[in-house]
Amino acid sequence: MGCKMKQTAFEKSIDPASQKMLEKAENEGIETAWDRYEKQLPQCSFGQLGICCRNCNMGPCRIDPFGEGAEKGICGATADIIVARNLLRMIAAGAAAHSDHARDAVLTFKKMTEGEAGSYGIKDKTKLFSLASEYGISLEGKSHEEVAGELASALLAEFGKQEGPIQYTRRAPEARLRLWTSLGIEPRGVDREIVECMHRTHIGVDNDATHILLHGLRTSLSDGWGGSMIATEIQDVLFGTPEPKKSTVNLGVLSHDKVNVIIHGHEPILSEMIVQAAEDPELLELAKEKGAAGINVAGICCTGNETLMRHGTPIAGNFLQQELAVVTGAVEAMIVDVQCIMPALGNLTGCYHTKFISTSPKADFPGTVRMEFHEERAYDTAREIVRTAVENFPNRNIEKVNIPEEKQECMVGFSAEAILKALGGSPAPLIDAIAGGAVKGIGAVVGCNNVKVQHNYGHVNLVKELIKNNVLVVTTGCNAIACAEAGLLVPEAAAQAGDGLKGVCEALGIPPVLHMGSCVDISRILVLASAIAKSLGVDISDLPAAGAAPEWMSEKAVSIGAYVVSSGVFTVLGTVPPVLGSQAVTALLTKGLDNVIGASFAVEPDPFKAANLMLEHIEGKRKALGLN
Ligand code: CUV
Repeated sequence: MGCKMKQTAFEKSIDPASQKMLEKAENEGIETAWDRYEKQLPQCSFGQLGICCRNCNMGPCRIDPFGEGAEKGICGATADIIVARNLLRMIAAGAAAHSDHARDAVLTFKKMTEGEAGSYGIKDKTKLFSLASEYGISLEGKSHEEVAGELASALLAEFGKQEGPIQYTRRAPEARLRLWTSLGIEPRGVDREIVECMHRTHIGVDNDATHILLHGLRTSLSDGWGGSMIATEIQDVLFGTPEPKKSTVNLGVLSHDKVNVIIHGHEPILSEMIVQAAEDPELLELAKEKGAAGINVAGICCTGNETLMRHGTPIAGNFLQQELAVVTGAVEAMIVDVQCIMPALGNLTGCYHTKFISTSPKADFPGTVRMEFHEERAYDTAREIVRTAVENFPNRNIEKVNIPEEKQECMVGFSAEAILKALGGSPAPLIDAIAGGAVKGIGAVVGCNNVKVQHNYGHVNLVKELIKNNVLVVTTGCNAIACAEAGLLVPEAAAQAGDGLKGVCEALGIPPVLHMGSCVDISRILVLASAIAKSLGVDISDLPAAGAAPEWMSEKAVSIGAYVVSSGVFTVLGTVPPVLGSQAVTALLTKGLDNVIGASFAVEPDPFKAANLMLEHIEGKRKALGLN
């Protein structure tokens, strides 16, 4: 969309609750991301094509995409070099975000083992022991605290390792691991790969596009099979491995008569404590005194997915609904930690009674009340935060309140462990269903929202198309929330699936779209894919599986896309990455990688066509495996 046409609420989102809040915002003169997007149009073409370089102060330099102006930057960097370097920096940022989250989760775990984070404990001992055994930590004669202490040290060491291996890469099928080794892209240490991205992209270091991109793959693998996987696993130990449960989603989960507390961001270290504090009898009593019927916690984005998966805490919305939640006028506190939090919330919350509370030592925003959160006194701080929300309840201006009635039931909690359990303990029944053709394959659909795409349109239509064609969908992140809002995460949604998939879902009592968690939990998908590949004795790239990120926008999504492809899964992107300024890089990502890593990217904004690409790919893999 290049011109400045004002979009209607219906054009902005397919979700009725969001449409209502967009209209409310418009009537109240409140600005949202869509308004700011319109003011950005037309967006800078050099930026869109990835051919602007700001890596040194001789620049900024830009390459003329039509070959009429500058073909090189001042240092001589071509479009290929500039595009590759910019992409590598995106991967570095994304991998850093996931991995730094993981580091903090491990540090909390470590403090807990040292008795310095009393609010936390060990919820999943079975997982603790199995993770410890994976690291070769002997369990004999040790208390589980001792085992946990040793595991914490082993996990922390992954970040600073110089020569590898990152332990969880050992979970990949042997053929995949051999391929990574032969290409020289087996990651050596989480921090090392990220730092090396920054080094390589400094002026005058790595100046070969292919060479740069290979390091991008290595860095992304240190995220998927390193940082993200570590985050998932240790959060399961601390807070429990998710199991199937019911909950509700969409803005309608906000309450008219209770204190509404929103948890937004990514780290369950915070949100777990807020969920607990909201049940504190003293605070519930205070809420009553303030005229409220209780305390209602609802999530936004991935920290919402974390508490949804483990406790069934309702979700108010995905990335593009963060502002809309505030626009309801019914949110007493928007509590945030890190990632995907719009700084615009500062101004916006100022238009209502909402307290915008930032908690991470790493992340502050304009207009926040700062209540820094530290593990040592986690529960106490969580109580103070919730108390602030409760005390704000009387300030709610009823005239400004409009909560859309839309809320949708969903079934969530499908960790890899839960899926295997639902299958009776092994992937065999799923493999049989795939071999027999009832299920054609697996589609992993993930990722953000992006104002460039009608909110949830890409997510919902792509997923519907896949299940209609008997592809079982696994989902995380904002796609999962979009699917939940569209009613695709209930067993009854099997009615929208093709006959084969429908039969399987009905037999198992599961939805055709399985919510596997937050973005770091894409590592659960890797674990599941590995388990299936291993039991078939093939590589992940041989599986009838495909990935998609229909509405992605964050740098984390770039790292995710790169590690999913590097793990052997063909992936369709719904929004165009800033690479088209280099034909060489574009060709490598969309074709060349196939010969290198056994998978590649495609870009297809139309979700129906994207689904077709995935279905064709799945068919091709079925044929190669001798399935019909
Ligand atoms: Ni981490 S990264 S908008 S919340 S999925 Fe949602 Fe998920 Fe993208 Fe952010």
